[in-house]
Amino acid sequence: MRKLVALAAVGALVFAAPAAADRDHSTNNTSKKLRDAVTVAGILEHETAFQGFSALGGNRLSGAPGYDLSADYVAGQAEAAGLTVSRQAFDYDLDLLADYTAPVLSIVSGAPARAFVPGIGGTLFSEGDFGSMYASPSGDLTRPVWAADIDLNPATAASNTSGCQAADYAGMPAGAIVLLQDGASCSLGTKFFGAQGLGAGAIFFFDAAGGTWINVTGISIPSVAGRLDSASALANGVEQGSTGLTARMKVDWRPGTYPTSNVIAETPTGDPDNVIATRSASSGSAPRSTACWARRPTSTACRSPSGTRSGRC
Ligand SMILES: [Ca+2]
Repeated sequence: MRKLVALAAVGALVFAAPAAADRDHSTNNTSKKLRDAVTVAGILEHETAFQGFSALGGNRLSGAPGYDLSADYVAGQAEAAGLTVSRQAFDYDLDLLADYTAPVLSIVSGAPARAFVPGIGGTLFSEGDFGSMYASPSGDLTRPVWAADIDLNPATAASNTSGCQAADYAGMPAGAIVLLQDGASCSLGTKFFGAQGLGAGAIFFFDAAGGTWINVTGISIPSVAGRLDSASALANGVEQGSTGLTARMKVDWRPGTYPTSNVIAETPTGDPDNVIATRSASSGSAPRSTACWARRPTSTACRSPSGTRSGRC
């Protein structure tokens, strides 16, 4: 019975780049051997493939199309390397980071076009310019951008009263995208329900740290959280009133339970009492980790996407 298990839990195995012949049957059973066997070119080759799968929907979240393509890729690579591949189906609860496709925020008129870089969890978990707020309603709209009494001066920003008074929205076009700033002068509920109640179509929320990302329960318009410099770009030099810009905002937040699967690859031979298991995960908007299998006492051969057989992986 095979006991030598290589567990590729959802993701990004590192496979072979073309390698020297003497590595073809190496036994990568130590950390150093494994590190020596992994090449930058090999990593990039597979990361490029995974990035291509991400392009379908902006991410490779479990349950989303980019994930399924990634898992199929991993399975195909493992089979090509001579491993016995099976799939372990299970349901995945997509809740905390439920961007089914990547959020969109872009300036479409009034200033040079700019597409802001989407991040994860507002900007809390990534280097993006903005990201969906947790539990944001979905929506896709292109509207004028309105600054609700924001303060972009770091020296005084903490005492802002953005969204605390109805006057902050006086003259706002119906359905506008509102720039709303975090601050202690009034509650988040006052800010968010105030914006919605006075006709906002969407909210761009920001603070100095750029990490605020939990939506206010009960809000029915889309919201994203972003960095201070993103807010500055959208403000176009205006802290109160019409910014003169039109922007597009899209949030595709779809929490729920989705069918997905692990990829399990086993060597056909090996010592059942001497098992090495490795794993890798695939989620979010970019490859997060890599792993490689190894076995004892004999070698594992891998195959690159181009079909070149190699002991490197
Ligand atoms: Ca105010």
